[in-house]
Amino acid sequence: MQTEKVLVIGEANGRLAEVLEGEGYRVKLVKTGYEALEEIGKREPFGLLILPFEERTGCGPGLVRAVRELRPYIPVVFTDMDPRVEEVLALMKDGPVDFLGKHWQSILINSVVRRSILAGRSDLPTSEERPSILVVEDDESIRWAMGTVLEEAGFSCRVVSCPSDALRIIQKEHFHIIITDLHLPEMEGTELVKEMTQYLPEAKAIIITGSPSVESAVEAVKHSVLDYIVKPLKAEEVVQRIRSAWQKYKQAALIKELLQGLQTANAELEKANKRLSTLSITDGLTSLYNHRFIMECLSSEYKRILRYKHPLSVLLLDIDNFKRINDTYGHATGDGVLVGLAKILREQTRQADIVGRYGGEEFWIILPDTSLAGAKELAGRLVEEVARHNFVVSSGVLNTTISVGVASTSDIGVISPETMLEHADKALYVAKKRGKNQACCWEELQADAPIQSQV
Ligand code: GH3
Ligand code: MG
Ligand code: MG
Ligand code: MG
Repeated sequence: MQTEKVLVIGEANGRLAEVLEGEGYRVKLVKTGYEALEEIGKREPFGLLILPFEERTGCGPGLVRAVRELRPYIPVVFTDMDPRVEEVLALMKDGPVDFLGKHWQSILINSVVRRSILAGRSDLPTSEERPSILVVEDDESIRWAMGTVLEEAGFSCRVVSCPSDALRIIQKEHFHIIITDLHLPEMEGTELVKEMTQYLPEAKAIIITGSPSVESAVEAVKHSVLDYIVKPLKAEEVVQRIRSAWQKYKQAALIKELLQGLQTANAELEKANKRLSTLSITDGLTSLYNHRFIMECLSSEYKRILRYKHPLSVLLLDIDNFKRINDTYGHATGDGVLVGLAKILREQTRQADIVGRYGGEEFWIILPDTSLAGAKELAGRLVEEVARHNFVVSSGVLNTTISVGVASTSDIGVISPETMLEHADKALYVAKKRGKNQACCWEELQADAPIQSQV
């Protein structure tokens, strides 16, 4: 459950407000910029402001500047894109700015809103947040002075005199900032930083030294040391450098968190896209492939077999007297029979066969690398299997039959996927004419002129 309060401005954003409420945000929807300013002035702070870019409606950058007078750094999300880049950049200097555009899928809304709230929150000064610092210094007087200065400045700090103590302590405690003297008894400070960052990869390191040199500075940079302070140390300077290191630490942590958030959102988006693409190729009732997808498969399979000279066949199936089932038992029972038949078709075919719903109570099966003889055999088997099957429906068990038209690329006159389908359709028609509950091949009809002439 989200607890953030979000202020949404503009009538056109009503639906967005509803989506956010659905996601658990506490949303206040106001119509005008004036109302927004009134809301902002109230006691409980908003974590995010969502508004259109349009100045006309009293919103846009002008309103954001006015709101930020009252609530500095509040993150802002515009619900439309605007090309006025300079203005957007100027707003970004005073706080996070993001855009939703017209992409109002809840997953994107969530990602943008979460990111913005996070960005706003992390930069607000929070008194209880303080860095923990490890100081490594072999000079006792400096050690003592550092400890005192840092404690007084409100940082939490541990002070040790040698690298081995430092390496031992970081196994047990976490530190945000490491301050180490350059010359130490067991190893150089830069070496120590290298060792320590293996355990504390995010920690920011500062080197202090009484004898600065270009070589030692280069060495420090090589070991990802963030800063370099020269002795004699001045209290304000040390505190200032630590503050800036802390700021950098928080920025890096925020970026990491944002990236992780984005990765999660991307993964979810990918999953949603996969679901969508599955939906777009399957039939809702039977979960078989839909007409459009099967047609695409037929075309591409047809192209493939032309190239490789393999056979390709197609079956067109139609439930016999299906209308009667609907009329007798109701539409829901009819649906149950369609689902049951789909299951039989899937079970009786090979992995490579492509089974789809043509529409209504008609189905089709593309049979790659299958000759007419193979297709005929499968058609016969399906007819028998369906006739034998007891379809379990709410009112008990019912039986039905199917008729099947068979066509293949080896048929005379097949010059395209469409002609092959026409052949299957004609053969199906003849199977019906011949009394249903049977299969018929277009090829057979060629030798059977009288029947063909009826078609
Ligand atoms: P024939 O043996 O000649 O094929 O007769 P039939 O009754 O099966 O064929 P007809 O074309 O007369 O009727 C098909 C019926 O299928 C009519 C239509 O309402 C029904 N139908 C189409 N789609 C669905 C569906 O998704 N669910 C259900 N329950 N019925 C459907
Ligand atoms: Mg020293
Ligand atoms: Mg039909
Ligand atoms: Mg039918």
